[in-house]
Amino acid sequence: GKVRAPTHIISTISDDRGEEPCYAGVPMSSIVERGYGVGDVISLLWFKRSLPRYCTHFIEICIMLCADHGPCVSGAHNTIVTARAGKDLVSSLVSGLLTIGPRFGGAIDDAARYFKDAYDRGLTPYEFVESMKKKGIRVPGIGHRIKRGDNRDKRVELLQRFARTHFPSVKYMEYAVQVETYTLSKANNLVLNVDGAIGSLFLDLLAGSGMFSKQEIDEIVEIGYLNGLFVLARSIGLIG
Ligand code: Q5B
Repeated sequence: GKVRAPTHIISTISDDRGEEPCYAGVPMSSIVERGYGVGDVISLLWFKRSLPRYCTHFIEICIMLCADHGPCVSGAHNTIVTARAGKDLVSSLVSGLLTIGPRFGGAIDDAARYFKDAYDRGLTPYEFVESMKKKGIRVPGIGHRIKRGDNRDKRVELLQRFARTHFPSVKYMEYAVQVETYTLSKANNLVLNVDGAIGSLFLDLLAGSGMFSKQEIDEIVEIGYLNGLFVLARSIGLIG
């Protein structure tokens, strides 16, 4: 019982060698005693630090708002078909998760990458959108099958309202809104979608919280794990 085989794998996020497991150095008992929530656990395990409450609250809102979006989207469709074919929970879940990608739910990282690059380079929305068109790339975070300029996505509005109230700066999100204003002038379905809202607002969280160095922000955006927010959230609905 007291002898552990040497490991070839080292985790920098959690540690089970002591009396109780720790997440980024914080013992489980502290997590419970301090009344931490899922947003705090995500900030410890994904970002290896305790983020301010408004950040963890924002993460929790993202999870809640993306938990489900009806039976017609790719992920739910596949999960339902798989479950009705008699498969088990994990098979049904992963068949839905595997549809998450650039056109469905998995555009958060690319939205963050492209909005950051365009904003930091000082491109006007016109220059940004037209340069994407020339490259033949759809603007990630823009466009929706159902939502329109006159029928906005409630989730986007809720995220924007929260951030405008609690974030020290929403410069990336406001840039995304300017991009949306331009794309809407081209077609009524080219709204800022939930992926684009989360991607741009996560840039504001990273840049405005004072908890990340410039190098860390670049690394987070480059590595790309913001799509994990959608994967985690939608798993809730798919399991249901
Ligand atoms: N066009 C989202 O396409 C969708 C354009 C564009 C420039 C764009 C499309 C898209 C970028 C990726 C993105 C996340 C596939 C979406 C989500 C979560 C969800 C899902 C849910 C949930 C919709 C018609 C014409 C074409 C296109 C042009 C379209 N998008 N041009 N930039 N971004 N967006 N994904 O309506 O001249 O006719 O060839 O790829 O952000 O996934 O609720 O469903 O919670 O589950 O099928 O909300 O916008 O339109 O593909 O027929 O295009 O618009 O080039 O022009 P649609 P298409 P043309 S959020």
